[in-house]
Amino acid sequence: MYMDSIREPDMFWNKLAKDFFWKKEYATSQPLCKFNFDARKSPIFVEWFRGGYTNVCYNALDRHVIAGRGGQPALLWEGNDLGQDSCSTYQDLLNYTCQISNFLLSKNVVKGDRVCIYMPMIPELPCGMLACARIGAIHSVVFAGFSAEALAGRILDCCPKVVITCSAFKRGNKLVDLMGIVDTALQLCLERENFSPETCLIYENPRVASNKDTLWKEGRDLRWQDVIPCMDKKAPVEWMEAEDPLFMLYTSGSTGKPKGVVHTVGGYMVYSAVTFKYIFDHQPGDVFWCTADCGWITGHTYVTYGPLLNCATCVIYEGIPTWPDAGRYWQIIDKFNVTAFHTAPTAIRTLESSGDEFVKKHSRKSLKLLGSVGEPINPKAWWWYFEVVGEKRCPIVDTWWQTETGATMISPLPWAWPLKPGSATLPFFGVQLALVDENGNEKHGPCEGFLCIKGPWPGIARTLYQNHERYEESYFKTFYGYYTTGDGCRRDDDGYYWITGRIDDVINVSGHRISTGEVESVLNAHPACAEAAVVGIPHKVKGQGIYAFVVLMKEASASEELRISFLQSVRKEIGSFAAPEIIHWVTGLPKTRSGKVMRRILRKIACGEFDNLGDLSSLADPSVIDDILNTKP
Ligand code: 6R9
Repeated sequence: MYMDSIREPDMFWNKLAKDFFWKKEYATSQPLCKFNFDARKSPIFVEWFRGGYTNVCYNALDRHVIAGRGGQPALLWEGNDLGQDSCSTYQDLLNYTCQISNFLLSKNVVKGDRVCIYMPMIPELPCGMLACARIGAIHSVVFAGFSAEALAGRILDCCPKVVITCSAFKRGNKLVDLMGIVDTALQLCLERENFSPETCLIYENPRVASNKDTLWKEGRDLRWQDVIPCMDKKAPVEWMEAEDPLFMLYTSGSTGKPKGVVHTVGGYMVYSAVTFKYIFDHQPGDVFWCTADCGWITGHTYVTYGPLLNCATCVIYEGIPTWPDAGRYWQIIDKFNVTAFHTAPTAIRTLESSGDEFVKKHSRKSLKLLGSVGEPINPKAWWWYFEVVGEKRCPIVDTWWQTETGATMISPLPWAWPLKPGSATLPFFGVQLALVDENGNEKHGPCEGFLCIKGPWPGIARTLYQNHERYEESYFKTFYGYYTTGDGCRRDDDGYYWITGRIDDVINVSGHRISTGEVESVLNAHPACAEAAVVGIPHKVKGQGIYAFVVLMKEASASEELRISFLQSVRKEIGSFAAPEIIHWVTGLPKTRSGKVMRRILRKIACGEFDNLGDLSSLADPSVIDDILNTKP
């Protein structure tokens, strides 16, 4: 299939796209894809399935109900606290989504208008997304862990007509007063640019007492429970041209303000669904659970669109992996008989450091497959996931991709070829990878280079919201003719790909180029290590030296012997030049809410620039910083 996808892309994608309902067929008399990746011949553009009209919500819901599968469970929801759950069938989802669509229509939301969704992981969140897709509104989901400041910035960038939110919710033992944050954000929007959405729709969370101090703005604020149940359960479908926008999602660039990545209807629909089907080997009766939040691209593609387009049954969970204890994920897997479980290395390492007894308490016998996404998975965590969680019977699909790629680009196809712990293995159908050198020349055979993509695939982001120039600049001007991912990558003798981390994380020690990921992988493999992050620091002789932040396993305690043993493992695995100058024992690492280590902050701390740590608003837990500053390396 991969060879077909490269040799005959039109035939290949046409066959897969035919599984969907198209109100009007796309033109097959011309190439299915037109594009320009060469910034010397601007503009950059990509188009798929031109002339075709379809609707993603219709394909994710109506199509299955019409086929007689309306009674099949679609979403199995598990609340933060034990004993809170619900099940919605495809028919339930369709009815509910139509009611939300009708509400939006009643507020004059029309095709092309933006709707901002700022909600916890409750069924109303994916339904809100689908309701937008149904009427052609562009949703911009903002992760419900972002601050008022961050939310305001995103609202001011896309000027939504409606904001959909929730009164409050619990994450672990923490209460989040979501409406209070929205109120502050909307106040900031008014003060800064005199902007206000016309409507703010607030789902009143029946499980959490709402904050009575939040001011209700007459005329702007409406209570979900007062308006949505009154709406008709049938709603019209807006037939969308394949290249009409479906949604936008903000992601951080290496500099400046967040980028509003825009995905379009036809290509994203086909690519998200096809990757889901093949990478998770989805079969009827399977229960899929991806732990990502809908506020991130993984939650768009593998919680909402990919599974529902495949008529899958999926679990969504409101809480965190360690609430009420570190066995929660495994307990949920048993409760719903989850067959495929997809999570992030950071969660795997956290659970690994909590001890195997939490895993072994639960049977996990329903599991057939495990997934990993978001960052390189170090071999030690891979083996733990494989041996302890999956009991050596579940393949691990380590999926590499980005917000901008729409769906997975490099991943094993389970059972199809051998796995290598730490490698995302080989490209998905239609994906042509290239490793290029600093002059933009493609390298061949086993080598290391900048990971680029040669040709267009259906899921690629088409632009950055109202900033096509920045889109061209960010992805197409580093190396002409290629989409540049910003990641470094190695190809081994078997042609397998190993992501070495972001290019901006490369450290140069005495002329030896070394990526933070490589050193971290060795530190992480140390039996006493729970988690590690390294950054480069200026070094008089070597140019750069390596500064390592290490979180120890519960049972380990810091000592000079332990420091030496960590250094020795790096010397042994990579070479003496890669041994950290400094090992700083810390209790936790600063992470974004999606679990990515914020090296930018660690770099500042390592360089002693304590009062210039920059923007900390996207940190999941700011107290980590104080803990680090209060300890000495
Ligand atoms: C899906 C998602 C994208 C960046 C990407 C890379 C890192 C994601 C990875 C991985 C190694 C994997 N990344 N998956 N690195 N192996 N399996 O995470 O999107 O939030 O946009 O992040 O994440 O560095 O460039 P996004």
